[in-house]
Amino acid sequence: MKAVMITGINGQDGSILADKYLKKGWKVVGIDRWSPTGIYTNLIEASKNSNLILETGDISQEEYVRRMVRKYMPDIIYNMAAISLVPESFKIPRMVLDVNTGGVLNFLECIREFSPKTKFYQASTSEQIGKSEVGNQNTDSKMSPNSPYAISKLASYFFVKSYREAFGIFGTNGMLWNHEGPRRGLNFVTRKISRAAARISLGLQNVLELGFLDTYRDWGLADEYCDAMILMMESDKPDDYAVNTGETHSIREFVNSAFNELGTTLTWEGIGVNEVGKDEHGIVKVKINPEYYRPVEVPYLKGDHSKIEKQLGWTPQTKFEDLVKIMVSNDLTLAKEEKLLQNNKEEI
Ligand code: G4F
Repeated sequence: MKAVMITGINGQDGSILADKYLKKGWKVVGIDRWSPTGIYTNLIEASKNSNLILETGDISQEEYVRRMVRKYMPDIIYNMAAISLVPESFKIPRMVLDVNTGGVLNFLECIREFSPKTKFYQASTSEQIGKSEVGNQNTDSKMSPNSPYAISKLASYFFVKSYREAFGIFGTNGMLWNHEGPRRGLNFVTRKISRAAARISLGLQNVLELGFLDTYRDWGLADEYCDAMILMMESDKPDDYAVNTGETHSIREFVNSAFNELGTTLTWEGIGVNEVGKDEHGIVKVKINPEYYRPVEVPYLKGDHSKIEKQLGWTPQTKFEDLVKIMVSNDLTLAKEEKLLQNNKEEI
């Protein structure tokens, strides 16, 4: 039986990959951080499959990684584990470097030393681009990482390239632009917006507080981006690929579209920290909280995916408006369940 190891398996991408490999009939070894509740929310369905093995640990610990790779000798490793919330990375830069870069090095060393047939996928990111005002960004673009997160990811990107060239290992970087969906963590901006818009529409929340609204992101659907990752690992040759939609939209556009989906047209008033978004009755639904401002921003992301399209035949199917629809509809269902539970509690 073929075996795939997925670090960060309870995250959005890790759990989608797990579902896809279980469906293919592979053994899936998942590594994730220890959870005090023991509940892995994105793996509830996958956990019913006996081909899923869950291991708990920290990939920054060299000895732990060696033990895991020796124990399973996987055909493929997807390294999805990372401290991935950009603003958090400014608070714990050393830990970010240990996990996001040190963890990668730990795996590469194992492959080099005793598991040379294992293919390695590294989750690289468009954050590596940093400050840029031009589109058509890809793996050849100038990289100016401006957060501890982006710096740690760029270092890993070059470690993978270096081990590929120096030791001939199968190491591939999938440089992905923002990708979202129902399993996205609640702290990332798209999910924060879709969830708040749904809860506000049912009276479960009054207002959505956000930071800077005028940065631009190239957002795609995570499920399709996981298909791109699989294509990269099914390819005969390791390489580096950019995965994106080639479209860009501001955070403000995402907010407007999410509220529109639920029948509310927002009107914006004020500037800077005093800006608010009001509904048709003049009630404030969105406001700015400077706590969500970042020390520095990545202002503009708009990618070019022509290489992966040409070499591996991958193209994005879901564009911005459909992505917003998918996310709002999922969060509306969850908000309705929450409301029902609340009503039941009140009745008791
Ligand atoms: O959703 P975000 O937190 O994503 P960000 O920083 O672009 O990073 C994500 O995508 C990367 C790929 O490019 C990944 F590598 C990374 O791990 C992560 O998945 O923020 C998007 C934008 C930022 O400009 C931010 O300043 O939204 C802005 N924003 C405005 N208000 C906010 C908020 N972001 C968050 N998280 N929360 C807010 O309240």
